[in-house]
Amino acid sequence: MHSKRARFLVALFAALCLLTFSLSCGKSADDDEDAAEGGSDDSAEVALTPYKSGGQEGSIAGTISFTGAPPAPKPISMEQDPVCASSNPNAAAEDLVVNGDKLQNVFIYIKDGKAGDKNISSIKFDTPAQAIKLDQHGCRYVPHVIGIQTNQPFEVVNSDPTAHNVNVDAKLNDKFNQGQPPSGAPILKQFKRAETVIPVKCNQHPWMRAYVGVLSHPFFAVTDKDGHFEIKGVPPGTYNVIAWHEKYQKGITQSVTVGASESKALDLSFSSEQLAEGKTEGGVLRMLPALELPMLGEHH
Ligand SMILES: [Cu+2]
Repeated sequence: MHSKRARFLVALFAALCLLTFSLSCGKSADDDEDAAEGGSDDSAEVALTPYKSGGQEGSIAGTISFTGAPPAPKPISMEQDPVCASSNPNAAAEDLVVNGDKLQNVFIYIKDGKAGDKNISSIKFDTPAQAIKLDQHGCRYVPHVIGIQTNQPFEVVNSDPTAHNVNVDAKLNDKFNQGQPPSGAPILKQFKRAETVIPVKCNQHPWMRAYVGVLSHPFFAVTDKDGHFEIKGVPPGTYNVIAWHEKYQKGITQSVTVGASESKALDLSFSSEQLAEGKTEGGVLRMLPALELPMLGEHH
């Protein structure tokens, strides 16, 4: 009798231990996760060296062209929302904007490389305090493509007299999906990890698309209506530069060496043939890993 009770107490004690153990296991797993959310390249982040300007930064600038005949702009019907239809009666898709032979909305950025003897990924660059703003105006996103640094404020506003639903479909960052009524408060977010490129959709208006490229450094740009871009303040070094456009499964990768105080010219072109070969469309949003081009020989 006495020993039965003792055995029961031992079993109870063991059960309590097990419970405590599993609770603490659960907790420590959460802690690990929280730690992992602290930023990209977690282990490397500790070792990041703050950038020190040597006063010899250069720039990479040029023009992105479109070769061949561009397809006619696709009209968009916004009739499902009368507010949109009346504000934007002759809307056309923005997935391929060619002016003359120049391609707009190309996101062009330094993927990796070395600034002097340091990997650019090992350097910590200042995070701008100024927010990058994405507006919903005329039932489209303005701008259509934006670049932002990790931890820089990202502000989504609605200037339309209709409701939108901002669906940021991030893979490496926290995704969010949030309604925003007319004159609603701005949505303020940050992206903790570098991620190229995050698609943004509106659940209310299926034609609305934007793309956000997040990088841990400030060396990126988006081509304007003349296909022009400029990446400023680039430390002298040799880099892989990627030009990304939403209609192409693969971006263009180009090795670029920027000398001391050099203004490096970089002109690239996307072709209508690649469009015709069916390398685009459909799952283009899911094809982003293709940005890891084989020629780079590495992954994130
Ligand atoms: Cu919308």
